[in-house]
Amino acid sequence: MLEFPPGFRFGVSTASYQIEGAVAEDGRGPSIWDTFAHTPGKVARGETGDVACDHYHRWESDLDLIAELGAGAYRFSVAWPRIQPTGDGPAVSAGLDFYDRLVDGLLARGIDPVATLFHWDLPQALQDQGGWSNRDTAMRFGEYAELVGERLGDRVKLWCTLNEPYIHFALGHVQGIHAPGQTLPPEGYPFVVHHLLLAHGLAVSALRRHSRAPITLANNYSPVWLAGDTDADRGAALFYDMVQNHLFTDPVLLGAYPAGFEALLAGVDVDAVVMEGDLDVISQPIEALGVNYYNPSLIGAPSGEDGLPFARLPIEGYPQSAFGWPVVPDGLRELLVGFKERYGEKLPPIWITESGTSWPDVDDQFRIDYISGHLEALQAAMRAGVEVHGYCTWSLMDNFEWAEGYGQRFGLVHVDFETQVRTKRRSFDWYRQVCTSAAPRPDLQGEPTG
Ligand code: PNW
Repeated sequence: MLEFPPGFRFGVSTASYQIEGAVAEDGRGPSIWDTFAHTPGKVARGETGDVACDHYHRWESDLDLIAELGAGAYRFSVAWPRIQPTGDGPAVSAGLDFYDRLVDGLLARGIDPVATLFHWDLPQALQDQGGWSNRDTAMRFGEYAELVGERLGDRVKLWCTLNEPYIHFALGHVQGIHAPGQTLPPEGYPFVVHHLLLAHGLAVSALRRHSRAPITLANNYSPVWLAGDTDADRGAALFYDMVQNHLFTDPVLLGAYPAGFEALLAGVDVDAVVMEGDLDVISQPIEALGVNYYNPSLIGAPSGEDGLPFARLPIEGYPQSAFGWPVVPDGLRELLVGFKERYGEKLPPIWITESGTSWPDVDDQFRIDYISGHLEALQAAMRAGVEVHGYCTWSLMDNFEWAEGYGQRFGLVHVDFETQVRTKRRSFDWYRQVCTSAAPRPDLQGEPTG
C-alpha cells in the first residue's frame, strides 16, 4: 500500500472558468476565455463556460463532495474579472465575497484552501490594452494580488500565483488554440514570457504583505525524450526542454533566464524586455514549487511544416487516455529527480498541483490505475530524495476542458451537463481511501503577518 509522510496533503484541483459558470453575475466582467469561446470555430462544438458546472451556485454541495472524499486540500482559482471586472480599480465586494465564503466553507470542512490567482481568465479589458504583451498587465496583476491577499490572506494555506504560464504562452500566444488566440510574431514572445514572470514576482510581494502561507507558481512540466540521435534531434530536444521546463522556472529559482533564452529573443534587445531589478522581483524566495504533470514529450528535429523549431512525436507503447495522451507514470519520477539534479538546494518542496487523466466511464479503472501509478512514481521520487508536500489530482469533477469543450472528462465525479447531476466515479471511492489513509496533518501556516 502507499505510505506518505505525516503532513502530506492529498487533494483535488479545479479552475474558475472551467467550473463556475455565472459569467455575468455579481459584476463579473468578461475574460479572454469568454471572448474566445464565443468566437465561432475556437472550441469544439461551439461550447463555452457560460454555465460549465454551475459551481458558482452549487459550491456548497461541491464542497460537501470534497469533504466526502476526505481531501486535505482543495486547489481552486480566483477569477480575476470577478474581483476587478476590467482588471483595475477597486475590488467588487460580491466577487471577493464568493471566494471568502468558499474559503470559510473549506475550513469548516477541515480542508486546506489552495488558491491560484490566475488560471488563464484574464479580464478582456486588459487584453484590449495588449494583454501579457503589455508590461502594465504585470503591474495590474500585482494590484489584483494585493486585493485578494487582503481579503483571504489570513486563511489560504498555499498560494499559486500563475497556473501554467508556459501553456498559456505557447497555446494562447504562439499557436493560438487557447485564448487569447494569438499567433504572435517571434519578436513578441519574450515580452509575454517576461511579463508573466514579472506578474508572478509582483504577486509574491503583494501576498507577503498579507499572508504567511507558502507561495508557489504551478507550471506544466514534461520530461523530454529524444526521438533520434542526430545533432538536429538533440538541438530540438534541448530547445524544447528549455522552453517547457526551465524558461518559467530558472528565473524564479535561479534569478536568471536559462541558456538558450537568446534563441527566443529573435533579435529583440534584451534590455527592451528585462528592466533593471525585474529578476530580483521574479526570484524572490518561494516556499514550494507547483508541478502539473500529465505526460513526457518525445522531441525530434523540426519537420518544417509548422515553423516550430522542434517536432513533437507520438509516444507509442503506453496506454492512452481518451484525449490521446500517453500514460507514463515514471515520467513524474524522472522529472522530479531531474529537477533535484538541476536545482539542488534551490529546489523548494514540491506540490503536485495537477495530475490526472481524461476517461469517460463512471466505472473508471483507467483513472484508478493512472492515479495509483503516479502516486507510486511520486514515492519513488521521494525515496530518491525529492521533498514533496502534497498531491492534487485534476480534477474534482468533469468540466470545461478549454478548446475541447466538454468533450474530455477529467473528473473523479461525472457531471451531466444537461442536468448538472454529479455522479461519483469508481475512482472517487478509490481516491477516498487514499485521502483518508493519510497520516494526521500538522497545521500549515496561514496567519497574517500583521
Ligand atoms: C492543464 N497541453 O492544461 C490545465 O492547468 C487545466 O486547466 C486543464 O484542464 C488540464 O491541464 C488538462 O488538460 C493543459 O496541450 C492544457 O500540453 C494543454 C496541455 C497541457 C495542460
